[in-house]
Amino acid sequence: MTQDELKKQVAQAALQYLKNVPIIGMGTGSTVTHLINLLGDCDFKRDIEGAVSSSAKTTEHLQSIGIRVIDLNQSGDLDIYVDGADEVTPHKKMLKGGGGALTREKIIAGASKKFVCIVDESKCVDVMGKFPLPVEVLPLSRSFVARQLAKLGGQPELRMNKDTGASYITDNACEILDVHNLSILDPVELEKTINNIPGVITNGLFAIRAADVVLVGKGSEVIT
Ligand code: ABF
Repeated sequence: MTQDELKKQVAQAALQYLKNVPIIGMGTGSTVTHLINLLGDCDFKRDIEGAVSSSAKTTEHLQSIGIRVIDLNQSGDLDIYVDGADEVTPHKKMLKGGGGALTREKIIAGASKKFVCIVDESKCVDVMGKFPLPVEVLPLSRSFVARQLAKLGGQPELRMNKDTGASYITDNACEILDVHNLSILDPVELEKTINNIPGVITNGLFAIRAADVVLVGKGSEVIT
């Protein structure tokens, strides 16, 4: 099976977690895109009263299948949050943010009782860091934060918007530094360290609040 077929397979397996849940939390990325498409064809869709979305892209997609999007201030804590990841360890810790939605993803994950991570098998790693770690920053602090990240052994690169040639701007009007060559042996400590750099909005390590369930598309089967 191709990677995209594996993403669709794991998205199919995640549907069960959305049944009988009035308010859902929905992540961002191509695997979640499959999940929303599949949800659009489910009878139980009409039982979903609303969804809290992690990005403008997900909001638009949810609305296109007739699901009302509400914000976290209205919903309160959530029972379920489903989202993808760029890397995930056997301890359910993740590296996320390749899709640029890490801040809202981390907020909604923190407000959810159960975080279900859906990935194809290519995302499974023992040690995170091969995928560059996204760090969302206030633009005025970009260079200062980059220097601090370099002191941690990383090589930060400003994420660019391929269409405009300017820096990539997040839904929160911030920029992203993608940090290459980090060997993330203690993800919880590194997440805390980067969080403490002034100017950092969010970093893409989801280790303090890891996933509760990880579904992995592996061709013949989906494993948890
Ligand atoms: C999102 O899922 C992002 O955090 C992450 O970058 C993205 C990657 O998953 P996919 O391969 O499904 O696009 O949550």
